[in-house]
Amino acid sequence: MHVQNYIKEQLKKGTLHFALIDPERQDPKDAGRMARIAEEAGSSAIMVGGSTISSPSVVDDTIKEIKKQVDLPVIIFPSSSKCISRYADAIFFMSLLNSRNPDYLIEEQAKGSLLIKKFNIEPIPLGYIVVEPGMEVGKVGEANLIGRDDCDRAIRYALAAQYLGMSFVYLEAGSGANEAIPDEMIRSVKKHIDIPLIVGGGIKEGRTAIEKAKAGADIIVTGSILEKDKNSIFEIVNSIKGVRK
Ligand code: 1GP
Repeated sequence: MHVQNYIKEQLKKGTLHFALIDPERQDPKDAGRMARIAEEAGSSAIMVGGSTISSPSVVDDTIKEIKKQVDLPVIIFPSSSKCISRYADAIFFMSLLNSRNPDYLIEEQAKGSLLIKKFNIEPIPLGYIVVEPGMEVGKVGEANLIGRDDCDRAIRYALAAQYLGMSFVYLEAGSGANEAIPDEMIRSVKKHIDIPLIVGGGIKEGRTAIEKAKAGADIIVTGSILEKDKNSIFEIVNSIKGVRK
């Protein structure tokens, strides 16, 4: 399966939901069960990743189990080159554009590139932009966080991602954030770019998800809620189904 084409086809139907599973937070069997719930709810892909990954084997075991239980594409959402697994269908080949540390801009990508080629994993180029509060990923990724009302700066990074040839822009508020990316920021970024916009961090209920979708998010990512309250995922996916911009 060519995952990027699959996503672009799915996007023609409206806003999509991707479920994010952190392989460090549960054993692989539970990760598989969580992925099955997401698939039943109507998610379009499973992302696997977390801000701190201690070894590639936990990523391998988690993805193997997820692949046993669901047919959805599994996309690695890497925090470093330790997060590469031969069992994934694709990897978001991402740069944390507002990081102060070259490791997250290009060095980890260079470290991982040959392995991605060897394992024949589909790379999906993505510009990752971390907005306040940023949470763990903001700290670990040494991000110069974008202020919540600094739409102008968010637009500049998003457009730079597009001009660098990236296929997606991801606006991230940080996993577990109290507030998700502001609607106004989503609206203004979306107005300026032609590539799909992914929004994640702090989306815990259908009401918020639908607001973000209506503001212009093409793909909504949720992580924590799947760990805490597996039923809310149904509410979130149902609420965004069919939202068109
Ligand atoms: C984090 O955007 C994702 O990378 C998901 O965030 O865990 O808050 O849903 P949550």
